[in-house]
Amino acid sequence: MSAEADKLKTDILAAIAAAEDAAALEAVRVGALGKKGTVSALLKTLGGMSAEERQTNGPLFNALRDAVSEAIAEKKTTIDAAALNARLAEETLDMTLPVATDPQFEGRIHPVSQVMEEIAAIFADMGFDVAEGPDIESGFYNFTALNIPEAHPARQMHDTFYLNAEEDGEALLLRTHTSPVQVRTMQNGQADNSGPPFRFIAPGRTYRCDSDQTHTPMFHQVEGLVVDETTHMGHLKYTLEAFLAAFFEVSDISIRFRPSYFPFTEPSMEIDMPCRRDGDRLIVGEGDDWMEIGGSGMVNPHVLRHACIDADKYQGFAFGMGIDRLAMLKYGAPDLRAFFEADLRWLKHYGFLPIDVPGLAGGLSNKSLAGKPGTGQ
Ligand code: 2NL
Repeated sequence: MSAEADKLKTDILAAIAAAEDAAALEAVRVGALGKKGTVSALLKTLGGMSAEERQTNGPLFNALRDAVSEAIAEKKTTIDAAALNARLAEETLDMTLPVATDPQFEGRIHPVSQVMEEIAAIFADMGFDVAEGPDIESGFYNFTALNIPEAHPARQMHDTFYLNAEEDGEALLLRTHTSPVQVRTMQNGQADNSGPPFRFIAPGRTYRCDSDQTHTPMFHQVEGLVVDETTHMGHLKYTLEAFLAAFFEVSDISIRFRPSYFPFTEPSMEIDMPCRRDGDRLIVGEGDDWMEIGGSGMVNPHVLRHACIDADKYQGFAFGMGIDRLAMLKYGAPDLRAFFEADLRWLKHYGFLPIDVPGLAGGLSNKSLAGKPGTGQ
């Protein structure tokens, strides 16, 4: 072999051995076998040689080209295998890790939302609609229409959150009860001829400037209203007993009415439900004790007139209950304030799975799921 070809071979093989990655190896290949490469240049010199010289050098140069090609291919295999191994090492999967849970089973429905759905399901079964209205109200709908005139002491008793006064001097407020929804719904019904008669509930957020162990500035209330020509207190008592028995999932409940006062009802009665204590446990629906669960009464005719209803032709009953307290009683959550702390651990414990949709057919609260995580039981 010519000395030149020998030296070229030694240099190129050394460069191949030194190449650390595919790019460096490719550079060596182009430098040797590319169009302007050293080996290609050497092969081109064959053209200018005599036939004899060509006969000895041709096989030598071709052998050099083949040796270089082979060495590059071999090195390429080594580099590719190393690169693959490095990638495999980097992308290892720990097969012992637990499978990620389905997001469907991660989130929880807040007990207040669940109880609102339960209440709506029970009353819907009795033919009640669900009415909604604004959280921000006027003094007229929150107070005046409910027979709480300006300067009435009850207007102060409500611990109202007021917004800054409008230009006309009237300050809007955060509703202190859901009663304004009922006034609005009655007015709308009168306007579009869909009622009276009326039969609906108004669940929702209510606000009072009050905060201690048993009061939060925002809380939830459900009120119910029935207005017809002969609606009477017997209907009220039956409706409340049917609701409470369905809600607490007992066969029947006898409630007790205690005389009370609300400006918007006459007469007005506190609603007491039987209960008993079993050690630390409070059992509702049975027993010799009584516990207050809400207020009620016959709609004051002044309220009907404010809602544009003919109070000589129509009469009605109304009631109100605290949803947060209903939720605490039914699902055993001891601390009201935890309801609004947005603590995910609390929600995991007391919350409900989205698939636990309350319905009367399958047993209201899915008692078959008792003890399963996320059922709040
Ligand atoms: C309670 C007491 C009550 C009402 C709410 C009402 C609404 C209209 C007319 C008459 Cl539009 N009454 N609502 C009546 C009696 C009691 O709530 O203790 N709530 C938590």
